[in-house]
Amino acid sequence: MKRMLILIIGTLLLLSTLAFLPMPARAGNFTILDEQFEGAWPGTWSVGDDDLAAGMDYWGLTNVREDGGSFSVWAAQVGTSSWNGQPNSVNGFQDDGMNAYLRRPMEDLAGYASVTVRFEHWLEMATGDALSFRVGTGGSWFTLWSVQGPLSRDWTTVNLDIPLSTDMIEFRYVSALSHATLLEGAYIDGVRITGDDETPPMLSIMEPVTGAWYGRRAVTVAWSADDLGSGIQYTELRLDFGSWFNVGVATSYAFGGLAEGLHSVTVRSVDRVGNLAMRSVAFGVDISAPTATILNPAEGSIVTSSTVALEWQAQDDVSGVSRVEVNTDSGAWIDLGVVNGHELSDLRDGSHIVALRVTDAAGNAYETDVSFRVNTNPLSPDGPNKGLLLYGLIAVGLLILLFALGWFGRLPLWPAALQRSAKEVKGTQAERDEAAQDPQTQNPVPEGIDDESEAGGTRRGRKKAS
Ligand SMILES: [Ca+2]
Ligand SMILES: [Ca+2]
Ligand SMILES: [Ca+2]
Repeated sequence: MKRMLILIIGTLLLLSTLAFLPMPARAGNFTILDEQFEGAWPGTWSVGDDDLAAGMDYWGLTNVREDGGSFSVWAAQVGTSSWNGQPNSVNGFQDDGMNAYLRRPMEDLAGYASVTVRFEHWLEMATGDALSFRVGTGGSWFTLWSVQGPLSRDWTTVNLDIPLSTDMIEFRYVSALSHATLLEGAYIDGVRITGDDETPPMLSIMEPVTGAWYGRRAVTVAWSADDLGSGIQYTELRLDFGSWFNVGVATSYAFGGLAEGLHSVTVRSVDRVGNLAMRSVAFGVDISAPTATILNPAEGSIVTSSTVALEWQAQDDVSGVSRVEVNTDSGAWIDLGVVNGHELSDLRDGSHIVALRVTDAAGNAYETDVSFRVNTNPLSPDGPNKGLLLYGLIAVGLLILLFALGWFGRLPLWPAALQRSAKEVKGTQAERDEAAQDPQTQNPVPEGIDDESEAGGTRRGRKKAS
């Protein structure tokens, strides 16, 4: 539920962030190379002569002619004249049979919509002389532009679109094997390569993931930002819609002292022409453990069944309860998910401790336990029958004992009349027998009257046999 909530909040954050986002900056031209030949030479350039017919003659820095600043490069600056044996730079003229290159590698242009090269040249050439601009891709060369003599021209600008697959650029000056006149050849200055970058950086937040809960106040946000075109210029961050702050080209930032609850961090990376990418992440901080109370069984209670319905109440106000585990008598923890009850079965008679561990979404855990005793003995006063069976058996036993004692006369339990009656029946018979022997006691009994008439009742007599 809480996770759902944070996801929704995260989405809203992102949408609201986008709503306030200025329109992506317009695509802009990024200057990939600006070579005025006023700094270190040769720098990233390499120079040489592919035609050794008239010795090595190639490009070098000169201050004879320039188009801005003090220097330019001249195709014959380095080398010796085949005409008089003097250095070309002393003569001030090109040599015959030159095939001089001036080349440098190009950075990856794949991220640009288009790339343009612009350069200035100063030319004084005869038939057979040529200046060209070439592009290389994986070692293969393609001539993009070329101009041939005879030609004399002051500083002139050339603009060319170059393929995005270009990995090398090259100026090449070829001179005829012989010249009728002394000519200067070619100068180059102001080489500028610009890329049209219309693509915002590729930005993704690696950490945290939206919906994550942290059990600490320090959270590091990490992202990756890449731009195939002009490159990342800087990245800015803001926490909970606060102020933006610039972290340069860093790709992580550690926030500390975060309050409990939900937070958002927005990251925006800007490339060198102002294209902007922005991502947000919503996460939570929860450093408080949940609370839990075991409702059943009661602490110290006696349970008269081997099956016990364990019931509890668990709560976490910040990130929510994410897991409840239970263990019986220090056994293995059993993950129950998020529930409020669990049936413990097959509990043996005796004391038990059942522990409950409640964990919130940030990993904070709370443990509580309950001790109780199981008694399923049917005879036990604590047992399921509350001792009634035992008491009943005792009562029956006592009754049997009393009956026996009474019957054998050890206890005056039987009604006196019942006992007397039994005695009298015996006595009368004895007396009768005695009387039959003793004539003194032979009282005449009226004819027809039985001697048993003393009982008072009038009975039908029987004739005495005499
Ligand atoms: Ca210059
Ligand atoms: Ca870009
Ligand atoms: Ca919590």
